[in-house]
Order: sequence, then structure tokens, then C-alpha cells
Amino acid sequence: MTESTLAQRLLAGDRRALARAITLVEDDRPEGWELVREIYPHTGGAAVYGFTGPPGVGKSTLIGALTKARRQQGRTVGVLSIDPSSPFTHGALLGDRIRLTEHFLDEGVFIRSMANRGALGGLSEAALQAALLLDAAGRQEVFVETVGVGQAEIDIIDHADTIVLVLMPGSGDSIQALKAGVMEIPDVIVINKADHPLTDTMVREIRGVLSLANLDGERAGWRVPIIKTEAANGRGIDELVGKLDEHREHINREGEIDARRRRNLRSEVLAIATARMRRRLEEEIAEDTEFQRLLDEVVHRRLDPASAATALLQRGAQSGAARHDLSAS
Ligand SMILES: Nc1nc2c(ncn2[C@@H]2O[C@H](COP(=O)(O)OP(=O)(O)O)[C@@H](O)[C@H]2O)c(=O)[nH]1
Ligand SMILES: [Mg+2]
Repeated sequence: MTESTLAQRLLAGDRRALARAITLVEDDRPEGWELVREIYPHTGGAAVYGFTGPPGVGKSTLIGALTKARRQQGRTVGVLSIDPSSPFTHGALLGDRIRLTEHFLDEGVFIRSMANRGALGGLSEAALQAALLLDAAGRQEVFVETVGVGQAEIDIIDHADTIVLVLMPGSGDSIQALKAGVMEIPDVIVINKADHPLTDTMVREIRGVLSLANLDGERAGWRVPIIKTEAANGRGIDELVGKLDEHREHINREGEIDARRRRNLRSEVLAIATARMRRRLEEEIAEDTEFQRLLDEVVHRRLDPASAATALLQRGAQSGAARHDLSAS
């Protein structure tokens, strides 16, 4: 199979081509990056939603319910799960009662779990590429699931058009999430498992945290809604779908989506460049005796780390070694 055929098949929406393409980027294969280069001009059409929150709150179940709702609207769906602890496997959400078999059999739904592999910039970067592939393949709605916020260098969640923070009542984890300052991140907050008696307490707590952080007002004309759902039985899903659509309308108005995407792409370009520079530097010093001597100086407290870093960079600049082509991945 030549690259161009793969790209053509992908652009035509071929699911097998899509699966193969995602494997290429997941494995950090040069053909994968080439493919993304080729299809990139055809991306930007998908609505990308990021779902984040502690494990077990019901993100996957929620995405399952949203997938069903979107299919009923006749929209095609792509799901990317970057959650090593509860991956989607064929026919089931691993270790879970919720079956997504119906979706796996539906041509209009493409579900993929991404494992932790050593791609440049890590799993999140691979996931970003995968999201582009889904987009190019014509998936209208792309749901991305990740655990936690802000751990990775390149955080896929930052690249969604709409970020949904999912929490559940009565869990210490959720309170942790509140404390971790993640409240600035979401566009929509979902309290799932809302059949729990502590749900309204949780909603009040979150409102409190939002107002303490001065986030309870309008941010760029948008007030973050808190929505109660029971993903497992579909309760609240209609309201969530409505809010997601409202948010999309909001960001589409006045070009807010362009500003958002520009900001995200800026940080992605910087993150990839940083990862490459770091890799190049690591390669340079790997068998460098002079660097070892420099390090000895630091270890023996004759030179401080910052001065050693300055010396390392100056030396690189002088030799020109660090300047050579950073464009190859
Ligand atoms: N009681 C209740 N359980 C739910 C609800 N939504 C999901 N669950 C269950 O919570 C568990 C974790 O769900 P999952 O979607 O895997 O959470 P994730 O780790 O955030 O993706 C599963 O056993 C689900 O069946 C809900 O609305 N109510
Ligand atoms: Mg999950």
C-alpha cells in the first residue's frame, strides 16, 4: 500500500485506512507523520470535544451516551480514549458493564483506545495526530477522553474546541480536582452519577470554588454550566448535548474558535519543537566526555547547575552542533 493510496482512502473515510493510519502515528513511524502532513489541509471540519476528569467518574459511559445521541442526529463520530486504566476494547468498555457493541458495529462510529507508546512528545502528541486523522476521515464529532489534567507536556485536552470536566459526587478525587486549579480549564462541567444523594452538595461546592476563583461570571461571553447527568441510563444527556451545541455556537460566533485554535496550535508547534530540541540535546550529550566532566563539577559542588547549563548551551552554539537541522523528527 503506497502512502498516497492510504491518504486517499483515509480522506474517503475508509475505516481500515483510518485504523492503519492511527497505528502509524501511535508507533511514531515516519510514514505516519508524512500522512498527517498530506491530509492536514483537509482537517478543521470536525467538532472536537475533550473529556477529562478522575478515573471512574463515568467519562467513557458519558461518551457512549453522547455517541448514541449524535448518531440519532445522523452525525458521524470518532472516539479516542487515552486512558490506559479503562481502555475501550472490541465490543466492550474493559472491566465495565456498559457495552458499546452496538457502536462498534456501526460504520458511523470509530472508537480507538490509544496505549502509552513512546512517540515524540509522548502519547498526547500521538493522540493529537490521531484526532487530525479522524477529522480528515470526515468524522463530524470527535470525542477525546483523558484522565487527569495538565500532567503531560502536550495535553490533548487543551486542543479540544470544547473541554468538558467530568466529576462525580461523594468522591475525594473530585475535590482534589477542584483544588488542583483545574477549574479554569473546562467550558462545561458535568456532575455524573447524579443519582447520588450528595449531588446537590457537590454542585454547591463547585459553584463555590468557581466563585472563589472568580470564574462564576462570564468568561469571553460564556458562563460555565454545571450539568447533572446519569450517563449509565441516559438522564441529562439531552441537556448536555444542548449545552455542547450552545458552546459550539458561542465559539463559532465572532471567530472565537479561530483564536482558540490558533492559541492551541501555537502551543503544539512549540511543544513539538521543544521535544525535538531536547531529544537532540540528549543525543549530543549521551557519549560526550566533556559533558560528563561538566557534570562531575556539578556533583562535586564546584559548579552550580545553572552555570553548567549555560556552559552546555554556549558550547553547543560554538560548535554549531546544536544548530544543525532540527527539522527532522
Ligand atoms: N450509578 C451510576 N454509575 C455510573 C454512571 N455512569 C457511569 N457509571 C459507572 O461508573 C463506572 C465507571 O465508568 P467509566 O465510564 O468507565 O468511567 P471513566 O473511568 O471516567 O471512563 C462504570 O461501572 C459505569 O457503569 C451513572 O450515571 N450512575
Ligand atoms: Mg474511561
